Order: sequence, then C-alpha cells, then structure tokens
Amino acid sequence: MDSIYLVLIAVVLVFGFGVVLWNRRRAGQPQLPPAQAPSLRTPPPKAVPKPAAPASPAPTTADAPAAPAPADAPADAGETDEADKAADEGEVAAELAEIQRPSFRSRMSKARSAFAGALLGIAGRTGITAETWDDLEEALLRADVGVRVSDELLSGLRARVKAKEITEPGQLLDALRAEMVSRLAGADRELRLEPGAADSPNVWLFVGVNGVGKTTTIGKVSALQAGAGVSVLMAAGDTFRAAAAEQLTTWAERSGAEIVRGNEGGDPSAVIFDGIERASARGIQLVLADTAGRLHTKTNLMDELRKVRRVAAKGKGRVTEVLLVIDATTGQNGLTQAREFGDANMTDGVGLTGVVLNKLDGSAKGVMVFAIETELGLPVKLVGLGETIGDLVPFDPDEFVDALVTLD
Ligand SMILES: Nc1nc2c(ncn2[C@@H]2O[C@H](COP(=O)(O)OP(=O)(O)OP(=O)(O)O)[C@@H](O)[C@H]2O)c(=O)[nH]1
Ligand SMILES: [Mg+2]
Repeated sequence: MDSIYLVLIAVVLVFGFGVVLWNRRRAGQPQLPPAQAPSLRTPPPKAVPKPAAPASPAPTTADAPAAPAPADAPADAGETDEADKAADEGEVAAELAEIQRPSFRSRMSKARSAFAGALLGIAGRTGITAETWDDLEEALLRADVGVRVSDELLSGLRARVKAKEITEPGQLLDALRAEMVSRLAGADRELRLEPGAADSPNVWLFVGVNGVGKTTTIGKVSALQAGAGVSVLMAAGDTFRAAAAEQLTTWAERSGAEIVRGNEGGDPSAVIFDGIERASARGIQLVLADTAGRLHTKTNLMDELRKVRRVAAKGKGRVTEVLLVIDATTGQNGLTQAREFGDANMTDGVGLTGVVLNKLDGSAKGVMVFAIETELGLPVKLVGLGETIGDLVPFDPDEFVDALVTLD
C-alpha cells in the first residue's frame, strides 16, 4: 500500500516538474532567434524611420498608407477642376451653337417703317411726278443717307426716267433698290483673322465714343468667333471705371473667353499689351481689346488711341482690325464722331479698318450706312441688332436694302 502511495507521489512530482518546465519554456519564447531580432527591434540609428516618416513618404512601408493621401488629394482636385472646366466649356459651346441670329427685317422695324412707309406713298401714285422726286428726296434725307449720296442716287434715277427707261413708280423703286445694293457691293467686309505663328495672336481693337456699344460688341464678337472655333482673350483696356472691366468679365464668362484686366485709372495700353502677351504665351488666336470712350486724364482721346494702337503692335500680336463702333440712333452726329476717328486715322494711324454699326434695331436712321461708306471710305462689317449675345450679324447689303425698301 505504502509503495503505491510512493509511486503516486513520484508521478505527481514528475508531472508537476514537467508543467513547470513547460511553463518556463513558454515564458522564454519572446526571445526570438537572434537572426530576426536586430532588424525589427534594433535598427541602425540613421534608418530609424519614425521621425523622418512624415517628411519622406516613400521609403518605408509604415509611411506608405499616409503617402498617397496627400499626393492623391491634389491630383483628384486637379482632375475635378479640369473636368469642371471641360464641362463648363462644353456647356458654353453648346449654348453658343444654339444662338439664333436675328434677320435685318425682323429687327429693323423703325428704319423700315420710316423709309418703306415713305416709299409706299410714291408707289401708290399713278406715274412719276415732281411730287415723286420731292418725296423720294425727303425720305432719303430723313433717313440720314447723306446729301451727297441722295444727290447721286436721284440724279442717276432722273436720267433713266428721262431716257424713258423707267416709266412707272414700281420700276422706279426697283431701280432705287438695285442702285442702293450696287453702291454697297464690292466692299471687303471680311473680318481679318490672319493665320500665323501660334504665339502671334490677331488683335482687334474696338474704338468709339462712350455708350455706342463697344463692350457689348466685344461680347457678341467673342461669341461669334468662339462659335467658329477660334480661341479668344479679352483685354479690358477701358480703365475709366472699374465697372467697365466687370461688364467685360461677364461677357467673357458668357462666351467662354479669357480676360486680362487692369486697375481703374491704369494705363490702357499696358493692359492691352499684357493681354496680348498672355494670349501669345497660351497660344490664344484672337485678342479683343476694349477701349474707353472717355479718359481720366486730360490726354486727348485720339492721342490715347494712337498710343494704344502703337503699343498693341509692339509685342507678339498683329493688329489686324481696328473697328470703329457707331451708334446708329445718333444719325449725322455719329457720322461727325466717325470723321474725328477717321481723321486720326489719316494723320498717324489709329488705323481704322471697318465699322460696327450698332443699335440698328432702335434706329430710324439705318440708311446712314451709305454715308459712312461713301464719306468715310470704311466698310460696315458688322451690325448690332439688339442687346443680347446673338444680336450681331455680318453686314449683308442685299438683306439690308431689302429690309429697308420692301413694301409689304
Ligand atoms: N438696342 C441695342 N442696344 C445696344 C446695342 N449694342 C449695345 N447696346 C446697348 O448700349 C448700351 C451701351 O453699351 P456699351 O457696350 O456699354 O457701350 P460702350 O461703348 O462700351 O460704352 P462706354 O464703355 O461707356 O464707352 C448698353 O445698354 C447696351 O446694351 C444694339 O445693337 N442694340
Ligand atoms: Mg464700354
């Protein structure tokens, strides 16, 4: 019996010793084999990654998750900006493509009712009488065709009536219409957008007295050109008031153009020069430069415009149009203003290349086109038929005369 107890005690002791030994072994496990320990627990001082980690994201795996975040953030923002810009450009292009241009007939109701109304009286008479000639002359002069053009038109028609080539009032009006169209035919009304080096933009300057519609016209021209696939930058050369640059900025947004602005009261030439340089650097094809119709300084407006013209030609751009904007509602007054700009043209070069006749929609004086072309020797290239972005059309003599003369 005793020996059984002794065996049991021995078994318990052996088991207990085994457990102790096993536990000792487990407790010793963290002490990993020396080969692995140094690389994880005792790196060389220079390679200690922790403090250096935020500054140099690439080298360690510990930094890897943090590294892409800052790198990705700007990249995503850039992509979003680009995408937004492309979407905006797409929207603007779609809007520009949908612009409906008005017809001369639909917008020239004032000029039409004044002129065609007078012709109705002539057409209603039997035969061509002294009264016919009086009425015709009055209609032409009232519409501001100008004395010289009126005389030339009437003397040509009188000769044909005298020669019995024309005998009826209807024939007389047909002949008048044909004569008017032929006087306007043959002028070069193309806007000059010359091909050239990518860093040499075309520059179109817009000049004219205040309120004639220069800034509005730039907005409309920008829409026309952008619609035709031409890249446009506007230069806010009217520094007379801050609102002028604001107004131009709105037009730039609507037509998808870039814009360069200066400070109120700043040097207009400098702003336009900067605009041309920016366009040159970015490969933009066309710079539309706004100018003031009046100035802060005592400088004469014509002197200032000559300077603008000179400076604009100094950089990489090529001044291919200098467009005089005229308000059609001002009639002879507008013509007098136009002469002043024309004189500046003759002396040393504002260098006018054409006319934009604005507000023809609100004018009974549309016939002044003849006086402009005959007396100033400048082609009317564009016509403003309203205040919105699509209300600018190339001048078409046929449609214009048709809208003025057709009786219906
Ligand atoms: N009805 C009509 N109004 C026009 C036309 N073109 C411009 N206007 C209006 O004429 C006014 C003057 O236009 P602006 O473009 O500011 O004229 P501006 O020559 O730049 O004037 P300043 O900057 O003061 O020299 C605005 O109210 C335009 O909406 C047009 O063809 N028809
Ligand atoms: Mg303006």
